[in-house]
This record gives sequence, C-alpha cells and structure tokens, in this order.
Amino acid sequence: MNEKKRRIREFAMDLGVDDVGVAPTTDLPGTSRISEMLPDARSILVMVLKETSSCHTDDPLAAMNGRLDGASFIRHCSYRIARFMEKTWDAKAITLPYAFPMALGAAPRPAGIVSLRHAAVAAGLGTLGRHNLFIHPEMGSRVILFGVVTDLELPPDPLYATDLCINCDICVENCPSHALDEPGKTDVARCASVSQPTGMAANAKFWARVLAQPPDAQKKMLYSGEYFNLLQTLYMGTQYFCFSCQKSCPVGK
Ligand code: B12
Ligand code: SF4
Ligand code: SF4
Repeated sequence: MNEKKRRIREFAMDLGVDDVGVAPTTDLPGTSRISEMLPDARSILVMVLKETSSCHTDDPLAAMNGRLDGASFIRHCSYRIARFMEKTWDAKAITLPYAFPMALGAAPRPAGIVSLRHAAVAAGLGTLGRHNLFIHPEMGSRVILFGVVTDLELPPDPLYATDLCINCDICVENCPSHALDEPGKTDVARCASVSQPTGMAANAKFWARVLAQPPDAQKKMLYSGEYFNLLQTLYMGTQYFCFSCQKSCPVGK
C-alpha cells in the first residue's frame, strides 16, 4: 500500500474509525463542490464509523443521543486527521461536514458539499442499497460517514465489486412516510415530515400558526411542549426521529 495512505489509515484506525477508503475527486457522482472549495484537490478520504447500539433503540431520545455522540466524535476525528496530514506533509486538508452545514434553500434539494454516500462508494468501501443509503460489507448501513478532501495524491481504492443490497425491500416496507416508494429516489419532503418532526419545516409551520392566533392563544403556544421541543432542536441539533430504513436493513447484522 502507498506509504502516505498506509500512515493516514493507521492514524485514523488508531483514533477509533472503523474503515477508511480513498476516492478520486473527479467523476464523483452526486453533489460535489470540491473544485470551488479546493481547486488543487486530488483525493477524498472517506471514513466509516459504526453507530453504537444507542442509535437503534426504539426510544427516539436515546437514538438521537447516540447520533449526537457520533457527531461529536466525528468532529474530533476530522480535526485530528486533517491536522495529522497538515503537520506530516504540509498538505491542505479540508474537513467535510458530516451533515451540517449544508446548502439549503437555493439547491433543488438539501445537499452537502460532497455527497458522502456516493463518495464512500467511489472509495470502494461498499455499495448503495434500495434505501439510497451506503451499505458496508461488515457493518451494513448502520454507519456514519465523514470525509477529508486533500491536495495529497493518494491512489484511489478499487470499487467494491459485489452489490451488497439483497433487494428484500424490508427498508421500503418499514418506511412510515413512503419516502422510498420510487426506486433510486428519497422523497425529501415525505422523509423529513416523519423523521424531523421538530426540524426546520416544523418550526416554520409552528410560527405560521402562532401568527394566526390572538395574543392569549399565542402565549399558550409559547409555553407548550411543542415549542420547547422545537427550541431543544434549535439549541442541541436534536432533529432526527426516524432511522427505520437504516436500522431495518439486514445486511451486516
Ligand atoms: C441532505 C441529507 C438528507 C436529506 C436528503 C437525502 C438525500 N437523498 O439527499 C434527508 C433529510 C431526506 C435525509 C434523510 C436521511 N439521512 Co441524510 N443526509 C443528507 C446529507 C447532509 C446530504 C446528502 C446530499 O448531498 N444529497 C444530495 C444528492 C447527492 O442526493 P440525491 O438527491 O440522492 O441525488 C442523486 C439521485 O437522486 C439522482 N438525482 C438527483 N436529482 C435528480 C434529478 C433527475 C431528473 C434524475 C433522473 C436523477 C436525479 O442523482 C443524484 C446522484 O446520484 C448527507 C451527508 C452528506 N454530506 O452526504 C446525509 C446522509 C446521506 N444521511 C444519512 C442518514 C443516516 C439519513 C437518515 C437515515 C437519517 C435521518 N433520520 O435523517 C435518513 C435516510 C433517508 C434515505 N433513506 O435516503 C447518512 C447516510 C449513511 C449511510 N449509511 O448511507 C449521511 C451520509 C450522513 C452521514 N454523515 O453519515 N438526509
Ligand atoms: S428515515 Fe424514516 S421516513 Fe426517512 S426514508 Fe428512512 S424510514 Fe423513511
Ligand atoms: S433492506 Fe433489503 S432492499 Fe433495503 S437496502 Fe437493505 S438489503 Fe437492500
């Protein structure tokens, strides 16, 4: 294995990352704004982190807490890996958002700087499933992805040769919002209406309802559990309440 790649992989795995691959920056399917971000970018490091069992309990608060644990750990690992590359080889290393910040409003759909599902496939780490999520051969789809874009020339990994989705349709049947009915597409509005009951759209709808009320009713709404949950999401980023497609997939269980 290429020496730089071996050392980065070893560094990341020692931090607790579960798998690492390298994708080329060219011909990356899905959204990519890499050239605007780093014009001399050469490689994308894609990291896979196995979610803890907290993420897949039936208690949505425990599941959300597991997600926040993963998000904090990703921020730590991204920073450490990027600094390791900068210090060791004087490289440029740009960390990618695991979710936020993302482009909202202007794009036809919410989109990351790089679509990490597509980058993980391009890095040879696994394949996409019927649920439009990335599937790892050992960990299945119960993983969080993150990435670092660099100007280091690292040899890309070959594509994973076997389709890991067994086409059982369990994910489609378990989706409460029918967001996966059409193959190859996640209906964002349907998914978000169920998976993000305190997300941005729910927040806007709440305020539209408040504005239509007389003052007494408005005050009551501002002291309601509904508003406190919206506030908690704003402060803490606790907006995800459905992981059904991700956790029901039998691959890697
Ligand atoms: C925005 C976003 C969402 C949005 C939109 C999802 C989406 N399909 O884009 C919503 C809120 C719905 C969402 C939901 C979920 N998400 Co999300 N999400 C993201 C985020 C931040 C950006 C994704 C992105 O850039 N999408 C934009 C483009 C690339 O996606 P696309 O619309 O699918 O585009 C392709 C096709 O639709 C097609 N296409 C697009 N337009 C058109 C038009 C025409 C005419 C045609 C023919 C084709 C076509 O071509 C595109 C390229 O192939 C990523 C993190 C990241 N940076 O990657 C996480 C991410 C994808 N999410 C993740 C997860 C876990 C989830 C949820 C399970 C959790 C949850 N409760 O929110 C659900 C699962 C939904 C599902 N089954 O798809 C994980 C996936 C892990 C994995 N194993 O794959 C990611 C990678 C976060 C992470 N760091 O781990 N998510
Ligand atoms: S996260 Fe939930 S609502 Fe969204 S696509 Fe998956 S199963 Fe459906
Ligand atoms: S649940 Fe079945 S159909 Fe859905 S992605 Fe997993 S293997 Fe494929």
